[in-house]
Amino acid sequence: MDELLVLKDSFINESSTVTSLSGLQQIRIKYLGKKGIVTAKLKALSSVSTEIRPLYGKTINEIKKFIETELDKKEAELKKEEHKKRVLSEAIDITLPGKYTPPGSEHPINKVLHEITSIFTSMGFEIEEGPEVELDYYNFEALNIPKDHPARDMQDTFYISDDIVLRTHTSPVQVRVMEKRKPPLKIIAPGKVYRCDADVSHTPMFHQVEGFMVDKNIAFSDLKGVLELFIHSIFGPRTPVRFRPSFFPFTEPSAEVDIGCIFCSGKGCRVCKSTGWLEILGSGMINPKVFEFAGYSPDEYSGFAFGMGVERITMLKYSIDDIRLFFENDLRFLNQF
Ligand code: 2NM
Repeated sequence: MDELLVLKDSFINESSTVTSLSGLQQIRIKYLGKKGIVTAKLKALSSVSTEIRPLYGKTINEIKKFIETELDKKEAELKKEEHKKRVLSEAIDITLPGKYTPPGSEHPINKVLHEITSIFTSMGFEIEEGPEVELDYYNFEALNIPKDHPARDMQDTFYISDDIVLRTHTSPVQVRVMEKRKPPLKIIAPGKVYRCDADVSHTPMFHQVEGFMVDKNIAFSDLKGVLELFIHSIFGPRTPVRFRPSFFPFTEPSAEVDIGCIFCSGKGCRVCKSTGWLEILGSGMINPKVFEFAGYSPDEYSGFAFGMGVERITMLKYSIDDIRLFFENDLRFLNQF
């Protein structure tokens, strides 16, 4: 009988220190398994003397019941604890603030580029694009730019090979369009262009919008009307406009277009170099030689063309004095637009 009490005590000791379900299973096997301690005692009941057998039997059965109940209780406890641990480790705090992603905004160059193109599309111009890596033929030859012209110099143009360049203007797009289509044409060609140059007002890559209109009987007055309307749309309807004689190989006659200085209202300042005027685009009547390269008869068709730098117009519109700010990706600058 003492043996049975020792057995019960040792079970209580072992089960009180167990911390895992697998450990608990070990104890269950040790006491209640087929070869377990309690099972052995029950099997040996017949060899116990008849006097104490009833009490011995009753006690061992009570101990077995006790062990079973304790093991089940302990198992339920351990399962509950394990579940609690898992829930805690998997928990997410839905009250934490989210990660903030600041909203982006359109780059000032793209903003002004879209403003320019939408003014022209509202006048019925179509948008055409072309390659940035261009044949010397389309970039220079077909535009009547002679072999000894300074623009063709290695110092000004990025050469890929003898006859392939990074386009220095988007005019080659217009030549490609003329080769493919017949007038009437009203086209603008926006895009990136490349020139070997770098200072406060020049970057090796910048953006241009060029445009042209070709049909029978297009006159210089059409050029003036379209460009005046454009300038009044982008700089305001009371902006003074001036056409000043100039020269381009691909136009004849040619004119530079100036606006009254928006900083000093024409009085003369540092920005307009005391002239009261700011140059904003180049233009002219398309040179008959360019029509011949494109396969048009200069006797049948005439047209005007123009070109402008988007960075320059953006700098004037927003009073920015250094072109490099556009390409430094400083959010303090970009967030202002
Ligand atoms: C300018 C100034 C004057 C121009 C000419 C042509 C073409 F292909 F039709 F001949 N496209 N763009 C042109 C004319 C460009 O940029 C300052």
